[in-house]
Amino acid sequence: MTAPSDRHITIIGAGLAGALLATLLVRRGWQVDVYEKRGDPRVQGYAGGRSINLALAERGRHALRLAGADDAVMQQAVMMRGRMVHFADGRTDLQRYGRDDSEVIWSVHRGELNVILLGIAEAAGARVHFHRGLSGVDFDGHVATFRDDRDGSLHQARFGSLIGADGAGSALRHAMAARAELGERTESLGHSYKELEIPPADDGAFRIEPNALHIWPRGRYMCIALPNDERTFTVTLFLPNEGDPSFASIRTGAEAHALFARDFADALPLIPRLEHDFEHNPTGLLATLYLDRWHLGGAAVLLGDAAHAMVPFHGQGMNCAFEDCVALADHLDRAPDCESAFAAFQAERLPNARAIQQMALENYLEMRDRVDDDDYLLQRALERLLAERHPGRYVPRYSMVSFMRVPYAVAFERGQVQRALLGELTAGHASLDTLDWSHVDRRVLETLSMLDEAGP
Ligand code: FAD
Ligand code: E1W
Repeated sequence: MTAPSDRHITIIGAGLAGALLATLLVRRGWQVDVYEKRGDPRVQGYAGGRSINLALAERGRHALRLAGADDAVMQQAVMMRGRMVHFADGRTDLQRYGRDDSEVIWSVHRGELNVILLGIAEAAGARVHFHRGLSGVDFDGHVATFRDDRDGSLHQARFGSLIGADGAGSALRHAMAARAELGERTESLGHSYKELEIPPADDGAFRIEPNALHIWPRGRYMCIALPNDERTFTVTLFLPNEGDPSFASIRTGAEAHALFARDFADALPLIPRLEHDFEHNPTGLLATLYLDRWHLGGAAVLLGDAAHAMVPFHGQGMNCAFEDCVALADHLDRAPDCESAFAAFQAERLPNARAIQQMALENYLEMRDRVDDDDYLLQRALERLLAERHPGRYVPRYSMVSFMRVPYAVAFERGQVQRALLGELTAGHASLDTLDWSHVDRRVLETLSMLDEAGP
């Protein structure tokens, strides 16, 4: 057993947040040990059971820049300029996310991203221990126990403070909950997901527009597809757990094929191994995890999915986890001890986590069944014009979340004001031609102050 020193920290989980946080802390003079349940993805290939690719936005990129990882990550990233909506009748519509190519998001491969972050963490001086799954914590004796999945052997390490970056099923959270009431609640969405693959075309090219996030909205369910740099797309089918269609009614590859033939006809020919992928890939559950408390004095703190797992419909879970890492590293630098750093971290981040969790839930409803609704389209059209007429004042919520670093709670609050304003201004109008623009502009100036937070 090794003794912890003054500026030593133990991180549980070398996933996305754990590996990034290790780098940030080592660079600030901390000694860091990271314990990871799985094997080294650089040795045995990445065994991620979940989404193959992720949307990286400005918050995440900012954290990557601070860790010196942005250039390496961007080498393999694919630009997504907007959402390509595939309607039921086969029409498609590319809806830009931002004003120009400076306001885009990026599709990155989860496994490659993890490998890059691990390489940078180790090069900076973090010690990463693989095949070490946290199995128990003695908070009084300050000893953590880890299990090696290969032979079941147990290993112990002394710690001063633990940081839980061990994801939604966090073992550290379970250990903390046995010591103190964390106020834990999990709200299941009642929907799950399955990943499928679109391979490259015969000539090696992308089969559909590469620089977009594709969405097939179908009311109570939908598909999305994100591009990979090897010219494939990862398709994610989101379905309810019960009802028709659902993961209860669609069980076999043949049933999945029939669903696609009926509802996702333009996607069907793109997914040659649909039946195989459907039957062999795991079904992932979707839920929101709420805690009232993220830390146990100065002994342990949670971040990322371990603290606030969210539904994936805003593409912000990783981005938020990375933002957590920067905030925690800053508080650890500034505060006199770990307990006050953890408390300040929670005070800053918990309201923001709640806000993005809520916005992610709302985005699901919007994605599934509003992108082809007339009122909604009129409001979106007005929003575009208001954003042009009032830059820095009327900023679409999607832009505040994805292209800026204003706190999520601010994006949420201003988003509510803006939504009410759009409803008020379009009420009784079937088109924007009948609007009184001097009235519109006056209402914007009355309701919204300039957004003064640091932007991109
Ligand atoms: P994880 O990435 O889950 O890492 C946890 C690590 O801890 C893993 O390496 C795990 O092996 C390890 N671990 C687990 N248990 C133990 C233990 N007992 N001991 C030691 N180690 C342990 N986010 C986005 O920003 N953009 C997206 O487009 C996006 N799309 C998504 C799509 C889907 C379908 C899903 C489900 C999620 C999506 N997310 C997205 C969310 C994103 O995946 C998570 O928010 C992000 O992975 C959280 O990072 P983390 O480091 O907290 O946890
Ligand atoms: C993004 C899994 C995932 C990831 C995402 C997004 C969505 C829908 C999903 C939100 C979005 C990037 N979104 N896209 N278009 N409108 N909203 O922006 O990451 Cl399901």
